[in-house]
Amino acid sequence: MKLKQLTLLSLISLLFFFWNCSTPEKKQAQKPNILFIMSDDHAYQAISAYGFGLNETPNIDRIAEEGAIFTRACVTNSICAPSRAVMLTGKHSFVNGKVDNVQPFDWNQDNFPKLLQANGYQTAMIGKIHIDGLPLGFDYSMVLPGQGQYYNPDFLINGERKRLEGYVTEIITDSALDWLKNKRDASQPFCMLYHQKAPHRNWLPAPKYVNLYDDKTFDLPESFFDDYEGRGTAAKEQEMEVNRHMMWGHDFKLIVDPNGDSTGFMNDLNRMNEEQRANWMAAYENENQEFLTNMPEGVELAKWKYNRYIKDYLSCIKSVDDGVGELLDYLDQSGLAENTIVVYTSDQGFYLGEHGWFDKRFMYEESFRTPLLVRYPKEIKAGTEINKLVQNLDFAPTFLDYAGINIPEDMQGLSFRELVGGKTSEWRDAVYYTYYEYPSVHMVKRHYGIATERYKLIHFYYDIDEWEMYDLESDPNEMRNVYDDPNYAEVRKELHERLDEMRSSYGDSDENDQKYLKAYLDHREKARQRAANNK
Ligand code: SGN
Ligand code: CA
Repeated sequence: MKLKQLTLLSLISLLFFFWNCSTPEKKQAQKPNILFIMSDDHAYQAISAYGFGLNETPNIDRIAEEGAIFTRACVTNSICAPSRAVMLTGKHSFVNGKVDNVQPFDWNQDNFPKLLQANGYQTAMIGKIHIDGLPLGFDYSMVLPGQGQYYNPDFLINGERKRLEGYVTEIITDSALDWLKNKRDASQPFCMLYHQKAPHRNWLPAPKYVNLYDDKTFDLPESFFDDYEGRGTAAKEQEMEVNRHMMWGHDFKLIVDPNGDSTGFMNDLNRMNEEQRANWMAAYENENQEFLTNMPEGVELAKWKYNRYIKDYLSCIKSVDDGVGELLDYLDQSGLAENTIVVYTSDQGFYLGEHGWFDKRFMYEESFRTPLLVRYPKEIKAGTEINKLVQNLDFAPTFLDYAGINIPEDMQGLSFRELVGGKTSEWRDAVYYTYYEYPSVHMVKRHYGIATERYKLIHFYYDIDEWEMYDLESDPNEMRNVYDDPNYAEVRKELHERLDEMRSSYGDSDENDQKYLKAYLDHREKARQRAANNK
């Protein structure tokens, strides 16, 4: 009996010993992996899970079916590089310093990949980052310089420039898979930023998709011929109308314009190899000739332009969706799916002809909002729908939270882990927005504003001083500015108060606006002088 007790005791201590030894690794292994997928200018209207009926994105939809879809995710500043800086730092543009596409970004400040790295994660950044300088916080980086090219793009691989043959979206996917399969250290948890350039302007589809929508005709969106009567000066003076501001070559892919002049599109074609170019010409040239010979007018011309735009745009998305499918399949096959958080988002939304527009920048819904789908089987119930105002400001704190790392106090976003996990329904009821890049391409005026679940209050400043207010419940398309409507006097007062509070709590001010305006104008002036000297 005594001996038996002794053996039992030693067995227990032995078990305890092994359990103890294995704890650190076990804990390590349990840290979730993060696959953060972002595309560029991908409108939520062009993801079938959002129900607009424009196109099919079965692979992106899968993330929502097996996880969550956010119906009112939004950005803090609807433009590329600033959005990425916010995503990395968890801080508003006026705090991280990258307020527009031209101001420098300081890579020495904290970002969430650096913090993951310091806590045992392996990190990689593959695709478009659009921020100059070697990306810091990554064990491996393979990024496009600037905007990058669709065909045979150059990459900076850990800082070294190399041109790769092929189509950008497919190359980025192949490289992401290669890193997951062959380059990473499988004993560590990983965080990979897999960030596509597509569907950014000028929308060159992959060789295999140049004919994807040949048999389809898309109807114009209902607000395509908006006359902006119910809006302010900013909406009237923008330069982002499909009908008026798109270019014959760059956007519509004509080699010669209707006057017979060369458009410059040959530059795009010259980057392709012979096979790619022959494939392209076979797909586009007959239709181009037919268009030039029987050129439509008025509404018919608008329809042609819109169709050329939307077909190219959606064809680019087809390759993005394929890539998501390949990554999800790999997670399944490798047994990683269960322990990997998958996020799909875009750097902001985009106009697909609503109000007659393309591009983004405005705090109006289509560009203010961004798609967001998240899957993490361990915590998120399949088919979850979140209608709260989540912002790209929240990515950094959310990822740190999932990884069990303290969220630095100076990060301004909130972790949405508990919200999406169904542990709480408490959330912020208003968000703050800023936009700075003016005067610039598309001429969207400087503005800032507040959005609540129902209302928006926006101030356009610099060369105008105008307030706009929208009631999304009675006017979801934001066609009628109610700022001066006496019925809204009370709401207007409350929104002003909330806006002032938010500006001060986030650390924003008129002085900030002036500081960044001056830096922007100085930058433009220097660029102008450089150009003049080079003449
Ligand atoms: C380029 C595009 C613009 C676009 C900006 C910013 N013109 O200038 O249409 O708004 O980028 O986009 S293009 O002639 O180069 O296509 S962003 O996504 O990088 O912010
Ligand atoms: Ca963008």
